Amino acid sequence: MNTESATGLVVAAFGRQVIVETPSRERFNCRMKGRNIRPVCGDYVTWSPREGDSIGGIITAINERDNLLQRPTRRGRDENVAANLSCMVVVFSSHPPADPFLVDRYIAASEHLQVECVLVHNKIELAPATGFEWLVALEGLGYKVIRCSAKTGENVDQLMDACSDGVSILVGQSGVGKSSLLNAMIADINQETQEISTSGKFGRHTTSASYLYHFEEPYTGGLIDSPGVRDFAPPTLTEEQVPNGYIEIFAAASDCKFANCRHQHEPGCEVKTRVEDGRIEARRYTSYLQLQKLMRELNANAAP
Ligand SMILES: Nc1nc2c(ncn2[C@@H]2O[C@H](COP(=O)(O)OP(=O)(O)OP(=O)(O)O)[C@@H](O)[C@H]2O)c(=O)[nH]1
Ligand SMILES: [Mg+2]
Ligand SMILES: [Zn+2]
Repeated sequence: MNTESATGLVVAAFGRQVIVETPSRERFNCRMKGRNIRPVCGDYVTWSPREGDSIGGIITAINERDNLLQRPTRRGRDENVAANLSCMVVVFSSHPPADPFLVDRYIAASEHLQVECVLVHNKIELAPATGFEWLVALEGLGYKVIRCSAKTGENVDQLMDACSDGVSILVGQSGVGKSSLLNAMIADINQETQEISTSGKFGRHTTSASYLYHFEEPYTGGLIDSPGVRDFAPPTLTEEQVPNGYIEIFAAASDCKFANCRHQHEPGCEVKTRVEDGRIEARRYTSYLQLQKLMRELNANAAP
């Protein structure tokens, strides 16, 4: 075995256990050299194989990241979720019911990272799409919406076409069908799925760690399945950064009287004018105010 250092792709990272994949798709269980190296799924790392050792290799560095998806933890710090993404696939359904505010926050995170965002309404065979006016509004803003069913396979090809370049991540509440969509798109899911997904209370497979899978030929990209969430927010942002996550608010802001307008109580606020005349959806404005409030709290907690 060649023990020279090489570049590898992190396909799974749970705690200090990291699986690195070589360009020829061989996988090695690796440890990190030092506590400060904390790779996440999608990271490229410099590593060297360890011959005759119980572990397969040692990671010595994380290569420069194109981007890094983060989220705040309950303790007020930002944790790393995944790196080098080209698309966030936000999955929701009618069972469990979709939370448009959660979808907004994923969108805000994708705008912040400047990666594409695809909104996926899964389980469409279950119920007529009532109560999804918010989704039509988001579609009107230009976000790509796919309505599909992992169960029947309807429109799953659309999702595949939308996310088969680069690395995409499936995100959303637990039980909406992220892993099922992955299974529908990638036929030959390998052994690791079983190892990392634990049977939940109702005998259901709940994903407990992120894992990167490759599409089959001719597709070149990869797909990260991530554990379901109750809540999500972009990483700690300044008050000035929050409007960037809401494209229609960002677009109106240039016509506000004050350059530093936060679109709350300021006079001459174009955003509020557009909310009042319906050009900006009231729900999205409420969502913006909620995220602004959350970021104020996170920033206050982070202050020394
Ligand atoms: N009717 C229907 N059920 C589906 C569909 N997709 C997934 N399911 C079911 O929904 C349940 C949850 O699916 P999962 O794929 O495990 O959901 P998940 O989003 O990966 O959940 P977590 O791993 O907990 O985040 C399972 O019982 C699936 O069989 C669909 O399109 N239609
Ligand atoms: Mg899952
Ligand atoms: Zn304003």
